Amino acid sequence: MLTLPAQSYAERRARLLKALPDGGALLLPTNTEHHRNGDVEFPFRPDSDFYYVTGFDEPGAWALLRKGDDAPGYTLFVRPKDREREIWTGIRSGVVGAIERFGADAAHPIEQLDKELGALLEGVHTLYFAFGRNPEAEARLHGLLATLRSGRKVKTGPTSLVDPTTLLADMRMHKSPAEVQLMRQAARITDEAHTAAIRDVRSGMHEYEIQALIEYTFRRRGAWGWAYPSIVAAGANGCILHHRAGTSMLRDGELMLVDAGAEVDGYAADVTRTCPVSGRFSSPQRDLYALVLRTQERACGMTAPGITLQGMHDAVLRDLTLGLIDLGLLKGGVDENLESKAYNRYYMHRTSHWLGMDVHDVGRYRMEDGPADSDNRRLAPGMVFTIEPGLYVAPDDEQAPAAFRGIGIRIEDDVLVTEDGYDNLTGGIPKTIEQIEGLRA
Ligand SMILES: [Mn+2]
Repeated sequence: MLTLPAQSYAERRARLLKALPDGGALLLPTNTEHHRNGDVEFPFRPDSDFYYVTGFDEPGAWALLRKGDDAPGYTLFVRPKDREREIWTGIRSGVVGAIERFGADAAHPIEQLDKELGALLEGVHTLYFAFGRNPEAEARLHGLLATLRSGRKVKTGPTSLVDPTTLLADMRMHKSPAEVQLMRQAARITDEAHTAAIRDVRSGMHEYEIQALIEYTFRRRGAWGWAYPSIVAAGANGCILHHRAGTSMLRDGELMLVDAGAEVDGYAADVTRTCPVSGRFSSPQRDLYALVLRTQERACGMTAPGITLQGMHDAVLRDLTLGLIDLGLLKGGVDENLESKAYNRYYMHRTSHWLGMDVHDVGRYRMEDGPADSDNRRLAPGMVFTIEPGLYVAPDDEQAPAAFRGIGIRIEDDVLVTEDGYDNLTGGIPKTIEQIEGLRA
């Protein structure tokens, strides 16, 4: 079933075809199934570009968009109907479904890819195909191109290969209203999961119990599941940026850092909240938390068309550095600390990344017309990105006052750029000290 109205995908294909030169074609493979162990496969998830263009969610398919008058514009190669296989692994759309339900002009069984694609590519001079992303598909295409050139045909097939990544990324970066609706739904489900975690955590529980609560909420509310493996970090585990939820015990007096987001119809949420296991922040936890929070809220407030992620990151570095000096974690003046990047000891990642079908979504950060080493792309309405400052004081950091050691805090929201500012899609998830403590009061 298509997630969005068929017209949405048709419009995307029309825009892509318009961007191709005459005699050009765009070829997109989706993912295949991957063996896990025994007779078990990893859960299948379609390739984001392929899914964006086709809405087709079965493994192993290929799509061809071809610009020219002499051939079908949109061809799908799919697993054919197979009663025996379908009893075991589920109903397939087949070539008829590919045309009737997914809007292809033509469709072929995937087994005929080499033969049919070869014929379709004969008159194509420029082929758009992503390099270095899907080695299996790339090897198959290279074999096919070699066969085309070795034949005694008048037409030799494509002579230029062009990477379509930027073309597709520039489309995917600017979310349509229908896409924003899906991202809002992912945000709502993620809100429910984080709120439940903050409310229900108790001393003596394990990280995996909170993980289960979060992922249960994602699925119960109809998400595909998580958009990325859930991070649930007890105490000092919060200082490990990508700590996977494990077997550590959550204890009174420590914080719990949860970085988890739902995936709804291929669109991700990406949210971090940090809360005290006991329901009450200790004094040093409160000091660091308040610093991260006011930094994060100020960064959110900067969001508007025309600003850059570099500008926002620089403001975050300044705010955090000032606060770290105040709290005695850094010595000296703000400018010298910024110059020496002393903040790196406690804040070692970027503030933002694009968000969409991929949790670290496609789209360039640096454009030619700006400083060489900065994320100088100007924000525009429809872009979605994260704002996620944090502070992490390693448990063995002997430079830091003892009271702060082992505290890891991150606060992350998903922000949509609008015509006149921004909409914080996840801003309703409890994050002020009053809201978090209030959930337990
Ligand atoms: Mn993130």
